[in-house]
Amino acid sequence: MSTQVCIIGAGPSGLLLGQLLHDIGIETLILERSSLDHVLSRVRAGVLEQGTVKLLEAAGAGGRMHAEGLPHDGFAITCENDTHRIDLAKLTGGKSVMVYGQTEVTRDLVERRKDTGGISHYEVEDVQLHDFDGDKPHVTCRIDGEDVRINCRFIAGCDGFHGASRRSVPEDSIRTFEKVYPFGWLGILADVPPVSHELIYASHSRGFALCSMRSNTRSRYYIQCNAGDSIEAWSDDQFWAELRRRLPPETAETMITGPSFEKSIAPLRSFVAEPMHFGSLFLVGDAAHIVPPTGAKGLNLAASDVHYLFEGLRGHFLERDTDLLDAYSSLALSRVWKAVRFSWWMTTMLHRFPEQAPFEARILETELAYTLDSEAMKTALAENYIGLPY
Ligand code: FAS
Ligand code: PHB
Repeated sequence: MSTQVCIIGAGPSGLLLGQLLHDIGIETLILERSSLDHVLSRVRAGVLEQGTVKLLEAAGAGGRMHAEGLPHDGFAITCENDTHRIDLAKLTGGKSVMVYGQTEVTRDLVERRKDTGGISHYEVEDVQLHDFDGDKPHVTCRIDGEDVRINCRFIAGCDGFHGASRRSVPEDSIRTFEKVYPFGWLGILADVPPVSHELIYASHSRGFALCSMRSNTRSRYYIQCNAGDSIEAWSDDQFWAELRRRLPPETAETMITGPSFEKSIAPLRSFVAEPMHFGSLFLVGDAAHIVPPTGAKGLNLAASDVHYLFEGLRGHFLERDTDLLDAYSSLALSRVWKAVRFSWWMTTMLHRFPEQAPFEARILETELAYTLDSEAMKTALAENYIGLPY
């Protein structure tokens, strides 16, 4: 078997890259470890930057997003009982974000790939990357129980934090940076109307909370929990009661609750691997970096990586120009680190850290108070939240 670009992973980055390349005639093959049902059962992100919206449109997968997605031009930050609106449109000259779940993004990209004849293999076993620093890059794996070798010109490692791609790079060729936060996010999905038409990021002495949504009838809520917590320790009633405690009374008392149909705990970490390019292998999205979800950057960074890699591969295959491909890692990492900084800043400012020294606690309270009082700080927050330019 052979292809021009072998893509490992059928998450948002693999599917988006595969579609953009397929649509300009560059051959791709996607290898996914999990079943399609499992991939589509993941919940994850909820907020799309304009750059991500434009890429989905370019990939022919923006129709349902525009029909069902919710454009948002602001969000609230609550501090104990006070509510402050961050007016994204005013602070960024009219820009906004799109609230549309990653599950739906993935579903739209899967449909688009099927409609355009792109080849994806699911439940692939034992994916291994070979000779990506030599002249015969290839991937071996097992498809439907058969051992397969796929010769290719490039490999796109779109296989997430726990994938095979980053682990295939020799340790002395890669440098990693990591910060693990001493708490997690306990998230639920429930078919109840959102408590507010905009997102609410809540900073409270009991811990952080986030009120988000997937539609006007489906809510997505999170509360900061202990890093070692299990979902069994949290009944729906306990979740709703704790969420309400972390919101201003006038918000909490209007909240409509109901049974959750999804409940999960996500650990929080910041992680970056440098570089993101090794010979014929390119690391994309969560395979190269992880951010705490506070800044809604994870999925959106995967999209900007795809943008840079797509432009590089287009230059290589269609214009015999490798400049952008050679620059992929530096271009992607420049934007990655700015989003890693923003996600760290939002997380540090809005969460409560166990055993935090009193001085640091006061400094973080002051950081939030100053941010909410300063047009300059709110402008900086807004321009990062809607997404820095590619
Ligand atoms: P993904 O992890 O989505 O996809 C990688 C794919 O590769 C998966 O389908 C996996 O099965 C496959 N794979 C792995 N190993 C393989 C192998 N060896 N062979 C073949 N395939 C392999 N981001 C936000 O912006 N907001 C959020 O609220 C948010 N919440 C999150 C909650 C959780 C629990 C997690 C894990 C992430 C969350 N994220 C959030 C980040 C998330 O949205 C990612 O940024 C996004 O999925 C990145 O997309 P990909 O890079 O495609 O990686
Ligand atoms: C979500 O809706 O899942 C969501 C929204 C904003 C975030 C994180 C998660 O910052």
